[in-house]
Amino acid sequence: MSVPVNHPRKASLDVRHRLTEGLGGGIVAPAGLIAHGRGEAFDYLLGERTPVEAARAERAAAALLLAARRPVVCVNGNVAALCPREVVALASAVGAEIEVNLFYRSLGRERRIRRVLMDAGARRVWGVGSRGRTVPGLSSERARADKPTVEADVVLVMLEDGDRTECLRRMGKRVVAVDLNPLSRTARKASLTIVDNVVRALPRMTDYARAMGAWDHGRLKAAYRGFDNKANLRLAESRIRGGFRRRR
Ligand code: PTJ
Repeated sequence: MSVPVNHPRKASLDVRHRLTEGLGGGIVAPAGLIAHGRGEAFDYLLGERTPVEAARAERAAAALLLAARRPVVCVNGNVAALCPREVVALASAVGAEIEVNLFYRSLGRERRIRRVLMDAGARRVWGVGSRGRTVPGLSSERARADKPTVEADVVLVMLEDGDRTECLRRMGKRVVAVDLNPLSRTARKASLTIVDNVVRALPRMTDYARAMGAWDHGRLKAAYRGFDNKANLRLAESRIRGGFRRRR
């Protein structure tokens, strides 16, 4: 179904349709729609725009990913349905591997998500049918890990639950999280949290990464070292609280 161009909620409805189509195509898990609804509520209170503190986090994250020795971008069903081309563009801009990581795992879903990413231009997609390697401390299917995640120094996670972020941190990795809920465990446990909609965050990070592409390590480090994640999360939370007042 196409939404009329003059519909006041067109952008939001188009995003919803990408998810419902993803559900029909076996990309998105049924619970992915619920997760999206929660994200939408936070986004509504943010004004459905990237606030300045999110832009700051996106810039620092781009620098951190560029400075990483072995960065990896992890992709679940929602992200594959919402922004496959943007995943590929970011991974290419920062030199990261792409790995499928699912909570509601099935080999069929992993393969379909790989196909979506390859169709979007990915050269290689990891994490399909991976066996043996795991993230220690996790009992869900998310524990499965392929070579890029095991070896990564910086891991980008989007729309995930907090357990894996915690375990990845315990492995000594830096975790960049995209999560519209600044109170979530993922948001609080990540090294660097972007409180923004993934559909806006990824293109912005790619733009920053392209602009910083020729920077040396020292300059990149300076761009992420001063970033205070806790302070930034407090700003995001207070903006969302303020959203109630602005919407009344
Ligand atoms: O594809 P699978 O099998 O790996 O399953 C994926 C889901 C999304 C079902 C699974 O990871 C899940 O249940 O996630 P949670 O625990 O509901 O967490 C999702 C988080 O992402 C919540 O804090 C939401 O607010 C947030 N979120 C939802 N949509 C967006 C978002 N953050 C950024 N951009 C969004 N579009």
